[in-house]
Amino acid sequence: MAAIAATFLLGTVGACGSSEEEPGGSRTILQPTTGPYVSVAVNDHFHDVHPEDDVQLAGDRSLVIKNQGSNLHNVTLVEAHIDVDLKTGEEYSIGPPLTDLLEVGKTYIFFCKYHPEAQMLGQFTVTAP
Ligand SMILES: [Cu+2]
Repeated sequence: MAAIAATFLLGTVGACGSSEEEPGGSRTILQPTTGPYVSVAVNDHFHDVHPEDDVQLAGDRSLVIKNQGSNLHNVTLVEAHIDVDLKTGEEYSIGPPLTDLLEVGKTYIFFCKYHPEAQMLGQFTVTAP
């Protein structure tokens, strides 16, 4: 029993050590290539869906937007008639599958209608599943 407890403690210490890295530093967290693709919305910004990220999502996946900011945000995607408000802590999923509302081969831009001056927008392309 004592040995098991000691092993557990060592494991815990190791986990704490790795969390001492600076949050949001240069570390890249890779998104999975199947299942939901997650964009976290903070105040006036959607992460991981910048136009320069050139996000390509297979049509059988979903795009999940989570509001982790402190303000009310919104997801508007005109072509799909999406206009959804997200309070802090709420999330919204397009799909699965994305092809319920969107077309393969097209690039879409969505935006937060409450923060146009901040250009709070995201872009992604739907690819063949
Ligand atoms: Cu917003």
